[in-house]
Amino acid sequence: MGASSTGTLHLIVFLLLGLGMRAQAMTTVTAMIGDTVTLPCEANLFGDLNLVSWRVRLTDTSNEQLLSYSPSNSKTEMKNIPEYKDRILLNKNFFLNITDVGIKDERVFSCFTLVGSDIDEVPVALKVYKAPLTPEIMEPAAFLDEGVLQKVGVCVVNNTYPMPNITWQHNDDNVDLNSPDINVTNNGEENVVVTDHYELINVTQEDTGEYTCSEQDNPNIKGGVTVTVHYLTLTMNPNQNISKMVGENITLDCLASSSGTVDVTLMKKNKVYQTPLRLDSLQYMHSGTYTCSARLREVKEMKREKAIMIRVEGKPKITKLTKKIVNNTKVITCVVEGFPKPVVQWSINGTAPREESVKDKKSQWNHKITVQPSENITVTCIATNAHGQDQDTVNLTAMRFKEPEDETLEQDPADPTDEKSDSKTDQAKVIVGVIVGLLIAAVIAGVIYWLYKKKSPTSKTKTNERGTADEIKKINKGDNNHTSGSSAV
Ligand SMILES: *[C@@H]1O[C@H](CO)[C@@H](O)[C@H](O)[C@H]1NC(C)=O
Ligand SMILES: *[C@@H]1O[C@H](CO)[C@@H](O)[C@H](O)[C@H]1NC(C)=O
Ligand SMILES: *[C@@H]1O[C@H](CO)[C@@H](O)[C@H](O)[C@H]1NC(C)=O
Ligand SMILES: *[C@@H]1O[C@H](CO)[C@@H](O)[C@H](O)[C@H]1NC(C)=O
Ligand SMILES: *[C@@H]1O[C@H](CO)[C@@H](O)[C@H](O)[C@H]1NC(C)=O
Ligand SMILES: *[C@@H]1O[C@H](CO)[C@@H](O)[C@H](O)[C@H]1NC(C)=O
Ligand SMILES: *[C@@H]1O[C@H](CO)[C@@H](O)[C@H](O)[C@H]1NC(C)=O
Ligand SMILES: *[C@@H]1O[C@H](CO)[C@@H](O)[C@H](O)[C@H]1NC(C)=O
Ligand SMILES: *[C@@H]1O[C@H](CO)[C@@H](O)[C@H](O)[C@H]1NC(C)=O
Ligand SMILES: *[C@@H]1O[C@H](CO)[C@@H](O)[C@H](O)[C@H]1NC(C)=O
Ligand SMILES: *[C@H]1O[C@H](CO)[C@@H](O)[C@H](O)[C@H]1NC(C)=O
Repeated sequence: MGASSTGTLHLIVFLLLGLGMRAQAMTTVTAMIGDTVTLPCEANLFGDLNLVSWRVRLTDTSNEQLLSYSPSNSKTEMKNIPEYKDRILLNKNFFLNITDVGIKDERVFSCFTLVGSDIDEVPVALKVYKAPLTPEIMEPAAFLDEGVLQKVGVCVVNNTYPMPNITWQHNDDNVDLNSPDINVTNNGEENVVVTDHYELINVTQEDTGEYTCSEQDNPNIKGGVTVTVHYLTLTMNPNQNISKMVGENITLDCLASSSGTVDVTLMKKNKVYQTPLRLDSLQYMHSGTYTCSARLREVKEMKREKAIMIRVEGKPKITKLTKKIVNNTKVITCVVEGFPKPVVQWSINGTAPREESVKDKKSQWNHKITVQPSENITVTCIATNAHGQDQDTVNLTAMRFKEPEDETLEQDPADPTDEKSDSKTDQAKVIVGVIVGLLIAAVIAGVIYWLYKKKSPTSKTKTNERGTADEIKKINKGDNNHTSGSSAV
């Protein structure tokens, strides 16, 4: 205050205050709990001073004298107030010292003087604070996401008295609370925890900076947190589901803008593609969901994802029309490409087709019928969708003729095991046939030999006579005629 620069001016202001607004403009002295405080005596002390005393307002109606001093004999008289026993003393200039200030000392004191025969009494209020008053920002935001409602942090002031008003500053400018939300926890008289949440709505990059919170009365003692507002926007080009015709070209791009360094990936299923992705001459296999994801390197929690679906459409195309002989029937398979899914019809003269359900592959639709033609016939597969039609034919011979080997005749790859086992059983049959044949031949030969021997005993004798080492060998071996016959085969 400029007023304090000269004593005269000070006095004038003091008098003006004293005359006009003494009651309202009571001097307030603040003290931290536990401190020693000095209360000034503002009553008239100039002139023939007879008495100075300090009083305390214990209730609205009762004032109690704490001490009195009489200059005539320089004697200080202490009153017996237990609360202030040994805690008060009269300082120089008749100021009052109170030691070990507590919350109960938050009272109005007054300095009473008697100058000549004039009495004067000026009150002074004591306010106490719990020290230290360092607010803390807890749960601080690591970053703020632009355009989103977020919490900057929670300002906690512990062990404080009285309950403070908390103010928030951003880069030293006061900020208004959008959802002021003060919780107070009172752990006993002198231990108050004040919690204040600060939430920002729709932050922009300009909201980056240091956030501090402090008590209104102690703006220099503050807790702080530095928060950066990050932004990350991702758009995909094209930015919505799209249908394209087979053979057309398309370029897919992921466009990210951010407050930092951003990593962008384009994926379909689990496959990663370069961006931009240029797809020339689209095929059905290019259909599917493509996903762009962007991630901010500085703030790993910050990521964006966009996905679009590409639908490749086209008129039906019959890629395969084949016949196959299975189990004495003819199976005709018609494989169609095209999107939307083509409707397939069969045209046959002769037999009524029996359509079999077949599992479709990715962009290929399979159709199958089974027939047993009694005459040579022509089968037509006709596939139709919104974009057009395709058809193809295959010739079937009557069951009683052999199908000519052509490119439409398929071997049966579906039952390769059957074929194998067939050839195996065939081999087995051959082997069994050979063995049976040999056995039969042996039996016949044996019977003929036996009959021959029975009908011509002479010849046997002759043989014996002819003598011979063969016969002797047989006898030695103990062989009889039958067995010798068999063994001769
Ligand atoms: C009174 O308190 C003040 C601090 O407020 C201190 O400087 C002074 O020494 C004290 N006086 C006495 C007599 O203790
Ligand atoms: C303040 O109080 C909170 C909750 O009671 C506690 O978590 C925190 O540690 C305290 N801070 C200090 C500095 O005492
Ligand atoms: C808190 O702020 C309100 C409104 O500004 C004010 O009336 C009140 O006195 C303040 N309390 C303290 C302890 O400063
Ligand atoms: C958020 O801020 C932007 C830019 O100032 C503004 O265009 C937009 O309307 C705001 N949104 C809300 C919900 O306030
Ligand atoms: C794109 O298609 C997918 C799958 O049909 C669907 O879930 C999604 O909502 C569509 N997106 C838009 C923007 O139409
Ligand atoms: C697709 O790209 C190829 C090669 O760049 C080009 O020759 C062709 O004309 C393009 N087709 C369409 C429909 O634009
Ligand atoms: C052939 O026909 C038999 C009897 O009808 C059946 O059990 C078998 O599964 C059929 N085989 C094939 C490949 O269709
Ligand atoms: C097939 O149709 C043609 C003409 O419609 C007919 O001449 C022929 O006899 C038919 N064949 C059979 C086996 O029905
Ligand atoms: C079917 O037979 C007809 C007449 O025998 C012939 O003209 C046609 O080319 C044959 N079609 C196919 C696909 O073999
Ligand atoms: C049916 O087709 C078979 C084999 O292609 C052929 O040998 C036969 O002559 C044909 N029969 C008729 C009636 O066309
Ligand atoms: C403050 O009050 C809210 C409910 O209003 C409660 O959820 C929160 O736990 C309280 N905080 C403290 C520190 O007591």
